Amino acid sequence: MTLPKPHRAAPRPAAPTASRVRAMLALAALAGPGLVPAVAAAHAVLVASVPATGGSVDAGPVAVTLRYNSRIDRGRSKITLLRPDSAAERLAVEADGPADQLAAAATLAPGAYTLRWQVLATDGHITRGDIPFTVAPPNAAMPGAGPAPARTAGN
Ligand SMILES: [Cu+2]
Repeated sequence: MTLPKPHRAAPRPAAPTASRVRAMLALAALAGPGLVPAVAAAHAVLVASVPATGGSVDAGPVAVTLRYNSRIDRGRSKITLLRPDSAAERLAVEADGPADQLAAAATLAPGAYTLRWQVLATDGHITRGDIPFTVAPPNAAMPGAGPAPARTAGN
């Protein structure tokens, strides 16, 4: 008569216990939605602007347009203009327009400015950034440049 061999439990891979899973979820909740990488892809990213970053526009009325990669909540987004003397002025964001754009208008004198934007994307996340640009005197002429002299070519 043979005795049955003692049953050996197969080694089980360590699985996260329920309490450990709960702890991880609690940590994620504490970190907040802005810090969870899985949802970061939907943040609004600036894809184009007028004035362009580092660009130059003529003095006078300037139409500001910021375009993003996703729809934004215009009512909870803002554009602040930093003037050459560092004074900050919040620009009125136009109510109408494409859902992925912010638009505003300002009349600007020559100098160095920065547009400081903050937008709320439709996923509930806020992004912000700066766009430095220059306002040049209207019809600014390069030194020595004038109307091109008439030339006779090919003779
Ligand atoms: Cu997001």
